[in-house]
Amino acid sequence: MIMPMHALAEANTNIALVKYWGKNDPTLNLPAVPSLSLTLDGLTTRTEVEFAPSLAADVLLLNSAETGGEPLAKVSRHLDRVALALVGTTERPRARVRTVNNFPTAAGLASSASAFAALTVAAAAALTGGAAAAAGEFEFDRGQLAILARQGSGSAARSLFGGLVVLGVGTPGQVHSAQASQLLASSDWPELRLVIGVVSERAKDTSSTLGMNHTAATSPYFAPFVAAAPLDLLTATQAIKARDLTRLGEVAERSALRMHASAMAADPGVIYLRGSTLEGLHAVRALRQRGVAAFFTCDAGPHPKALTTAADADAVAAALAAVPGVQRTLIARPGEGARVLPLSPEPA
Ligand code: 2P0
Repeated sequence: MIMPMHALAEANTNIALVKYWGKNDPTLNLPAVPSLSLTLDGLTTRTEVEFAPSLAADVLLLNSAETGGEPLAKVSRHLDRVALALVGTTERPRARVRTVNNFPTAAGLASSASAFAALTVAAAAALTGGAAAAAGEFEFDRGQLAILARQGSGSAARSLFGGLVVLGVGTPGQVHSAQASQLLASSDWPELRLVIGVVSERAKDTSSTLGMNHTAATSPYFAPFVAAAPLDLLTATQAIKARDLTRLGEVAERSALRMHASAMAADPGVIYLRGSTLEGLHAVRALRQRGVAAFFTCDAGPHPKALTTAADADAVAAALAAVPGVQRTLIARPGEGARVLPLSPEPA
């Protein structure tokens, strides 16, 4: 019998509470700052990788549409990277990769974090797991696969793990630096919630990679942002251990605002914030004035987000839904790390 080289994996996206912005080694994709994130239940990428000697070239089906160009090239490079690390060669069979986001890509929430985490785990399982991986049984070293996922996209390293996750700062030239690790499992602080206000996006924003590289190269505020990050990580870590939402939320808010301040001070400035994003920030702060524990964050896009608790999540979602330009809201719980699933008899 021919050994199957075929596996399915899924990964949740994650939202940083201490932000990663900037690299200190772009070739190895090493972050210039440590970061800390919450893995989100229900915002999931599912990816099937099938290595097939009959294929002449890699094929990518992204949400059922055959996709070429740079997305396919990035997938191929990542499959080479995983093959080199795990089986010692890039001389691998070509692969059919089918990937589906369970959240609308058009909403602008599509995430390289869940995508590269799922691709890494599916590729590792397909290359090394044999029939057991096809059946959904595959033991893997999350830290090892996080190092591979990080080279595809920095934030993807964090989606290998569930709950609250730290990604260390990189040491230039050392591919195994910037390790990811779990601080708390999703079940250790189950009341946490992350509320997302989905704002319509007219045009594609500057990608995170371009935005952070341009910030690092031209912003006089980038060095102070980097210098502040270790204390933010320490404070956030202590707050998480104490289950202190206020302290964690205050760090999250200032880390996000400092990230955006450094990006906006680049030359020319990189501006992800829209009117709705800022109105969302003020809505969250207004709630806080009324005693609701809610703390603002936002990423390389316009969607305002808030960290809160299960008890207050509906009130926070209602406040964000009332912001002009917010089309709908999502409430996410802490989610699990990436995992292998059994191949279904139906096409994924
Ligand atoms: C974060 N973001 O910590 C920050 C905050 C967006 C804003 O990590 O260049 O797509 O692929 O390593 O992982 C998004 O950056 O960047 C990101 P690359 P990535 O979540």
